[in-house]
Amino acid sequence: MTFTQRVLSLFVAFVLFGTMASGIASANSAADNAIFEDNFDSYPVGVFPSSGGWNLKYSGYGASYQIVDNSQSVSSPNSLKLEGRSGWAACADRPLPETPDQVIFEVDVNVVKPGSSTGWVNSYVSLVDPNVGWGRAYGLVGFGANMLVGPGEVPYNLNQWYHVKVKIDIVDRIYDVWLDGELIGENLPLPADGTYKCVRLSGDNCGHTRVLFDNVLVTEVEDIIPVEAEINFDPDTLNLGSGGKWVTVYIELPDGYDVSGIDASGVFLNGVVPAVSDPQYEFVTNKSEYLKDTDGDGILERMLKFDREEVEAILGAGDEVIITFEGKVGYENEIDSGMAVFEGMDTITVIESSNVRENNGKKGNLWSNTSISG
Ligand SMILES: [Ca+2]
Ligand SMILES: [Ca+2]
Ligand SMILES: [Ca+2]
Ligand SMILES: [Ca+2]
Repeated sequence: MTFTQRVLSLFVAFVLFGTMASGIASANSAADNAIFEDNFDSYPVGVFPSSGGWNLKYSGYGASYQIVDNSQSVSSPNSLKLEGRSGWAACADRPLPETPDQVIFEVDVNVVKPGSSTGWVNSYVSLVDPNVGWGRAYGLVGFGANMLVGPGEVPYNLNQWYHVKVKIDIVDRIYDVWLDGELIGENLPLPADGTYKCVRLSGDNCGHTRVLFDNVLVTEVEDIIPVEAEINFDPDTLNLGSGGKWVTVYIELPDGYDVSGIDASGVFLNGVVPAVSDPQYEFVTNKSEYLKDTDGDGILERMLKFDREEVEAILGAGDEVIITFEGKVGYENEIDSGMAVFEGMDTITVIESSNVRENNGKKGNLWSNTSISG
């Protein structure tokens, strides 16, 4: 592919990605994606948080026990207290305004008083469809009567806060679970059909249980669509073993992104070789060296260099060898700022330069035969 062809073929990608740029930008910040959050701190103590949209689906030990409480909390001053009784759970359901296919559900849980050790669980948290049976669970995490958290069978203590995080994927119908940041269950099966409608917190029914909950957070997981970069790898033909310290790459980004925001240390060739970011080199620190418009289209490119030996070590000979690049670029626009992911590729010819090696060999022999030291 000639240079001009390459530029033309990428022009289409430019137009597409240019119009999407602001959308991509805002998708990179997780905090923007909250569907629902509640820290129970804005309610009066001693009442059920109906005013926040919570529904006392099952009343457990009695409705008057299911209340906002200020005896212990993660975010101060309040948490939600639920008390179950034998055979009858206290379940607080909160319908969600949106139910995307991929969500992360988080909540802090503290089992204060256990029920009978022979029962099922002291507490569970889950996304549920409350209209199927007692509630069909999507991504359930239980604090067992046997004092193990399931999934994973991880021991837990009474009177201790645990941060539960569940990632639910309705498309692949699996979920993953973290307890205090540690992955304790992966690719666990969801029900084969249907989807969740609400968050459920349960002080469960294995006896008289008392459980505190705080900091409920449900966030949408959005696929981060990378920004498409235009890449020019130099040289177009790479002679393996022909020497030289670097290979050079020029990266151009679509409208809305400034290549001077690219962090060199986070750019990788074929996912493994990092760009040179050592500040001892002028081409790393000096803008006039690393910002150029080599194709003369008025858009600056970020020049990066990669260690030639490392690059050659992962490339095989071929006429059309694809080399990929990925990295991150800081951006700032009227709507948002943050880091966007970019990716791009170039195609080069790689030749196994056996001739060069033979010549080197002869050269070596020549030197040793000549024996300079005499
Ligand atoms: Ca709180
Ligand atoms: Ca090239
Ligand atoms: Ca260009
Ligand atoms: Ca340019």
